[in-house]
Amino acid sequence: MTDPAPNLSAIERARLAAVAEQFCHCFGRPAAFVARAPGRVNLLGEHTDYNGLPVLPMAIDRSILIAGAPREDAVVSLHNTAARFPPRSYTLAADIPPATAGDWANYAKAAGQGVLRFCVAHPQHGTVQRGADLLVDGTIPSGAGLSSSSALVVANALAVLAANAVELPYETLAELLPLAERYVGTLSGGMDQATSLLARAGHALRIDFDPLRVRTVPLPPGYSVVVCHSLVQAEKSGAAKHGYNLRVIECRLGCRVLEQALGASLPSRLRTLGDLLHLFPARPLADFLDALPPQMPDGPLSLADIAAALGTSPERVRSDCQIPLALGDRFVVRPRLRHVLSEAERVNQAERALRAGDAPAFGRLMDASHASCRDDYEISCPELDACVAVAKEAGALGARLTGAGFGGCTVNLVPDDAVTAFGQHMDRAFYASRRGSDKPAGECRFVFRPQAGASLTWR
Ligand code: NG1
Repeated sequence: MTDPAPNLSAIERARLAAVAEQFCHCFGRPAAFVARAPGRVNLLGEHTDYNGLPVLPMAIDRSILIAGAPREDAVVSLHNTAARFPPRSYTLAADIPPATAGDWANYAKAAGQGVLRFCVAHPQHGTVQRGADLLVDGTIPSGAGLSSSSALVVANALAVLAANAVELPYETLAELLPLAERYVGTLSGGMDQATSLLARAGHALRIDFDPLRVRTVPLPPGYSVVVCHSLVQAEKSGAAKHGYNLRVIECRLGCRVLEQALGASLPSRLRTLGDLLHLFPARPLADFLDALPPQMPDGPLSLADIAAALGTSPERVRSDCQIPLALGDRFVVRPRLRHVLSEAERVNQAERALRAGDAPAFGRLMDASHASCRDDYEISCPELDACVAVAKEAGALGARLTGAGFGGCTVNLVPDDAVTAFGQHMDRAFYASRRGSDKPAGECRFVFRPQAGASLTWR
């Protein structure tokens, strides 16, 4: 788990040294290690990960750094270089009581509890019992769809493990941390943690799930990836959590409806939509939409409607799909399946386009993905749509929302020689009328080279 000297940008290297220095001032002793976990931008494959279907992300040059040193007791003492995140502490245990929803300490606790439980269940890896003094420094904007929360979880996990001299393969962490992060109440998939841990410099990653598999995908030479913020915050510890978890549940309902529709041709139950790939390897995913019954319309349905179509009771469906009462009684099924199944096909086509160096084809798939996210998955908002429309005018070959949606960022494919003009057009036609005077352009949009995944540096 030691640093394999990843090709970090000069800025990241300078931050690494600075946070170790600040640790000394904060805790009065030198840091023993610095853990680094990057954020990510997803090129294509939105809301497919928790459905067991592929994604195509890459790591960005913004990250969470944690300088740390072990303690003699089991307390994890957390400080942050940003004053808006006040000091917190917790004691390592198999059941760590959460702080109030939205508190930044919950992501650290999720990681501490997750790695401790893993080591209790797999003692051959060692024991997690020592706490640590930790200083956190982050440059990933939160609520931007760039995975700041998972990077915080990954960096905390690496830091607690380092304090205990426990080494876990990154592939193991990429499987265990998505479940650990559910501590914060989001039913998320595994894309973010896998990207933060396993990304390769200069490449995108194609990630498949169940089981986790990762392969690098080249980017077409002569093109840049530009991230643009819609200036709408999508905090998943707040309002966006409802929208996100509702989509997860609608997909679970979609599995039940498909099971019913496929009847005897289905050899076993669908745990996720991704099971269709394993059960019917020769059949295109889009085919399964035709299997849906006509009483499953595009519009919203109540649980009673869905239960009637399934020939069972609403109570049974609620308990089978583990539907929290807080999610209400309005579920959209057919369009959600249309998005997820077509998006998974788009990931396959996008990987082929990238390997063939066909940037225009890749751009068209990005555009189609945005339309599907907007119309069928309903995770866009007027500001994201406007940001995408202006990006297309500004010369992007492809433009789409990235991450969970409901605000946050867009990802854009732009020819290298058009990047400056693209930025100027975005500033004039999108940001000028919206940006608060306090937000510099670099915070609204940035170009980056894909970075290596997480690292741990001993001091
Ligand atoms: P962001 O946008 O970083 O919150 C979320 C999920 C991913 C994935 C995407 C949508 C978390 C931690 N991450 O990412 O697993 O489902 O949305 O593709 O919830």
